[in-house]
Amino acid sequence: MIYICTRMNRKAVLHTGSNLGERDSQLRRALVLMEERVGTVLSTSSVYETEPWGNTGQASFLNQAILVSTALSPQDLMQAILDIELVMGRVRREPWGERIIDIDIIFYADEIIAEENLSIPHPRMSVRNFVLVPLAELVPEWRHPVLMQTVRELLDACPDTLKTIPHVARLPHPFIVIEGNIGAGKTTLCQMLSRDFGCRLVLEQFADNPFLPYFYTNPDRYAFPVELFFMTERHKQLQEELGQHSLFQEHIVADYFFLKTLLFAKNNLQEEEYRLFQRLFSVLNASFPKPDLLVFLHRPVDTLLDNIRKRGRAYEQEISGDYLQQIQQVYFDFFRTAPPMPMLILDIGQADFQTKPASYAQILDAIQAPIHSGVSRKSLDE
Ligand code: PH2
Ligand code: MG
Ligand code: MG
Repeated sequence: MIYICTRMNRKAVLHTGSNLGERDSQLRRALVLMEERVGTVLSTSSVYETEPWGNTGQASFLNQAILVSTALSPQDLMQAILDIELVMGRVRREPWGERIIDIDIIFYADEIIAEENLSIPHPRMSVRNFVLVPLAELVPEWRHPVLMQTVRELLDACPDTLKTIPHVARLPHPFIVIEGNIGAGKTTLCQMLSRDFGCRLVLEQFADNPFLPYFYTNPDRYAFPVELFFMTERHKQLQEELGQHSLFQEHIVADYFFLKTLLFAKNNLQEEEYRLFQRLFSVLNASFPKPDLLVFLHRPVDTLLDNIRKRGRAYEQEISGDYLQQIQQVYFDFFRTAPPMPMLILDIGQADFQTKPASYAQILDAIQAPIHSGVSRKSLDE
């Protein structure tokens, strides 16, 4: 009999803090580096804005709790964390001084470690709101192996009075459109952005197109009505959502761009039909504002097919790889010739950003980065 010895993965709770520089993006960078060097980032709490504990003369912190699964021993985990802090440019001046990033181990499974350079659970966690509040969101039932109380109980009993409030970030662009092929994850990403940045969500009402199921089984016969229906529906919705409504008051994230109507029509219609369609389109398109940023989520066709299969909408199961390839092509032709506006092609491969906080963090960084007119392209390092 052969025994294969692998180190077990253990769950650990980490905690990050930053009160210097681009705090949001530094917390995200820490997540990405954890995924690279520590293990799988399973989930995260929201980000909190917290008053400085201890050394009160400094700027307020952003703090976040993170649940990871790691094969590293506690000592190796600590070393990995110190490396991440170093890579990110942390300079240690004074204890509890300002920092670009601080990463602490709060729990490591249910282990109790008291070594010269490493104490787990974190010795001061039970007297700090800035640790307990994010932890209570992430792992409320986790039991402290020494105090034998859950995180929630510790928070209830915590004497700390310093403020810890949810951090509301703003997207840098008032009107963002997330585009992509069928099954790329446009809607999911929009929902996550709207949840995290409190912006208004505009989602395509795809299921309402009565011609769509027919189209996928008989494209030649149903292409024109299907495209016409999409165009009029999208026009009506965008007119209502973007019309008089001021983009000044509220940020908007949409999972489609009116111009996609023309791209799909170009692919799906006969030449004569397309010319007629184009004329109608330009009349309708005239009044719409351009997005401040157009993001194209790009995935390999095989991944799209997988996603389409997984989400299981009956009428989509007929979609072929060839069709998806053609659709991708019309988008890329568009990017090559588009009028100047900020466009970002994001190669996201197979990344499941909905369940992988580190992938989502990279997408957010790309969206938040300063952007110029024309096409830029970035890929996630998976
Ligand atoms: N970290 C400290 C000391 N004080 N205060 C807040 N609000 N957040 C922190 O992350 C923090 C702190 C030492 O690590
Ligand atoms: Mg600390
Ligand atoms: Mg530390």
